[in-house]
Amino acid sequence: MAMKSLPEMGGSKSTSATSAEAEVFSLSASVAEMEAMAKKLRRHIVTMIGKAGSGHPGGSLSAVEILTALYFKLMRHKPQDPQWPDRDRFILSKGHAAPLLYAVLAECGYFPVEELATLRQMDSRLQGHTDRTITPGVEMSSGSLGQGLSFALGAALAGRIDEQGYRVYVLLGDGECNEGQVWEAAMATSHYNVDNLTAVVDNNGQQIDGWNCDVMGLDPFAGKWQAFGWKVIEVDGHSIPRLLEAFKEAQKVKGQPTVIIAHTVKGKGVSFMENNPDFHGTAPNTMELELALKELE
Ligand SMILES: Cc1ncc(C[n+]2csc(CCOP(=O)(O)OP(=O)(O)O)c2C)c(N)n1
Repeated sequence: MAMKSLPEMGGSKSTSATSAEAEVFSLSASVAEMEAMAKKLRRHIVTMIGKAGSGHPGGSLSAVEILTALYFKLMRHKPQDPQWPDRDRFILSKGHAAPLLYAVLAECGYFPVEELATLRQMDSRLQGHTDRTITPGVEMSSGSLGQGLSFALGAALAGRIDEQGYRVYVLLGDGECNEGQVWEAAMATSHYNVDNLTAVVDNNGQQIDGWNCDVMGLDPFAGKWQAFGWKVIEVDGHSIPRLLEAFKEAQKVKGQPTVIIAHTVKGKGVSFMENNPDFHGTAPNTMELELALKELE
């Protein structure tokens, strides 16, 4: 299905505006249109990583629907005013999935889509891992795993203290949950009864060296979060309707944080990348890119 341009989808996209003038990004997009956007984002991901000759396709492709639901439906944000104080915050803790975040930000209008072709080049604003000091819309510099939930907790507590109504979303990898800092932050988040924060785990079952169960098993994963005082919602992480329901359910939970365990497939959408640890951090070559784009038509 051909994707409509953002204005056709009902999205706000102005060229330049002051903080007060900039519009809140909103889309009256249907699920079908968001699914088409997800496919477009996958094309961006493989294309930019292929052009750069390095990067992380697997864990970018697995989280596409999660970010599509957030940025194109749920979050309140202003692409023309990335620092808008009332914006909902999205923290990419698994910073190696930067190509996915860049594709989403570009499609929302934070910077031109053409800039995606500069991924990982010298002086580009789009480096291999996120840098909040150079890329519009990036909230946290990440890449060193394990830190995003702590950062998100700080942002959520600040919002509560300042009586601002924004929500904080943070995306973690399941392999990343081998990091002790994740569980320190999990403990603190429930200790402070933080309910304006939703964590999402991209539960694709793999990490850099293969399957989590072979490297450092996480089971019982839901039980661990529950034991740390979290409300747990498990969902098919490639179903936009199920993700939207889960995020809305999380918004209603009071007095405790919520984690959405999103069951996903690493490399989703490209057959030879799916569940293939070789494509954790390897770019497709010219022939593989051609094949991938054919599958994503
Ligand atoms: C602190 C730290 N240790 C090790 C790495 C190297 N590393 C990069 S990605 C990765 C695997 C992450 O697995 P997961 O969080 O499941 O990501 P996904 O499979 O979704 O890509 C590792 C170990 C890192 N970036 N940071």
